Amino acid sequence: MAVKQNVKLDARRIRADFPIFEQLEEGKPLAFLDSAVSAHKPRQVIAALKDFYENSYGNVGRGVYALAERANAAYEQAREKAREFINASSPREVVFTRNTTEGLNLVAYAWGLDNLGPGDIVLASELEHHSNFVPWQEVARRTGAEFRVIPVTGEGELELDELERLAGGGRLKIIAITAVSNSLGTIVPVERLIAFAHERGAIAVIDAAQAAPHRRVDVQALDCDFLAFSGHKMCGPSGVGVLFGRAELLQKMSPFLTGGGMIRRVSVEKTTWAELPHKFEAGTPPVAEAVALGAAIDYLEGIGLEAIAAHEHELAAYALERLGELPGLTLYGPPLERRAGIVSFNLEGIHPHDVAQILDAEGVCVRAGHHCNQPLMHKLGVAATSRASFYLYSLPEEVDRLVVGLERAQKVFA
Ligand code: C6P
Repeated sequence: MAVKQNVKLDARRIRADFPIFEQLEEGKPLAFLDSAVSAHKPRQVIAALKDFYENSYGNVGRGVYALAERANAAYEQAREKAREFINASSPREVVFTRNTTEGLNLVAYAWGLDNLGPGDIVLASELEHHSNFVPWQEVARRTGAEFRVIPVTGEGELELDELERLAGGGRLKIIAITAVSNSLGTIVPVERLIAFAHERGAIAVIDAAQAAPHRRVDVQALDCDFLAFSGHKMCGPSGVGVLFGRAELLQKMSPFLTGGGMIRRVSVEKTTWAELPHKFEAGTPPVAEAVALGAAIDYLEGIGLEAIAAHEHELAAYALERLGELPGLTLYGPPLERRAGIVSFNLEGIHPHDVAQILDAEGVCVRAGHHCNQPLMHKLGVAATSRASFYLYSLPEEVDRLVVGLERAQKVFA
């Protein structure tokens, strides 16, 4: 697929790149409305993974033979693609991780354990995925810092009026915030929160798991200190993610994991660390996965992040309109203008798991559950929701099929 940037994307043509859509589910074409959990892979990415294993596979940073050097070059080229993708100023600021969760834990432990103490405030929000909530809560507990959360409104938007009070008059050390809510699709005004943190001498960590695959993320324009995302949610393979960190912070931090590949010199008396970013890449990294993530970045850039965001916006608008017509259906989340391609809902009197099972029989995949957002579910006063999420290959008729399936669920449970 080579579609020019900013041109409206052609989801039907894009689908032809994804082998998964060639098969039928329950005798019907797959209506995959669960890309927020993980996205499907185009042929180009699968081919890059296969090609690397067949022709260039080797470990990195270890061998001196030509094959190992080829593998190393491919791995570092993938890092360069990731750098460009988020506009980091140097590849030294791009650490390959396993996923968003590992990136956020890296910051929480490697930065938090050395920089937090009694009286300090760690600020997250009620919107956070457990991966950007639990590590901070745990590190605060261990260091004696105070863990606070920005509350959300009934529509799932941050109560920013509370910020000043929560910052505790100069005690704020870090804000850990998601750019897009995985349950509600809320687009969070992270620029404002980052500026707020910096004005108080604090740092800002952005969870971009639901942002980087879908819209342009520029770490220099955001001026964030750390930012994490996962390859598997952006058409890349599972097992690889990216953590951006400002070089001056990464430089000062202790490593998160220690062992092979991250040292400069080891002796009985003392160990010193490798240069950035290798200091944070202990052990054999996900080499082939990183290379294939590079191919996924090429693929997304070929289509254009702006075109992808616009396509998902149209689908979210259509879904809100169609679902809004169903009696007994409660929609959650903010208005369309501040929402990404994610729509959460409940059908009166029917558990989301039952909804998802009936939809499955129609070949429609949605996620049902708490979406790793238990504090948010608590705030919304529900145990779970059903969630439809869109990506570059999603089609409006899949929304129609979702609606038909929901009407069926209502008849079954009437
Ligand atoms: N959300 C969802 O269905 P990992 O598992 O490390 O790749 O991503 C964790 C994560 C962190 N932050 C946000 C905002 C996320 O959405 C996710 C993953 C999936 O919503 C699985 S729970």
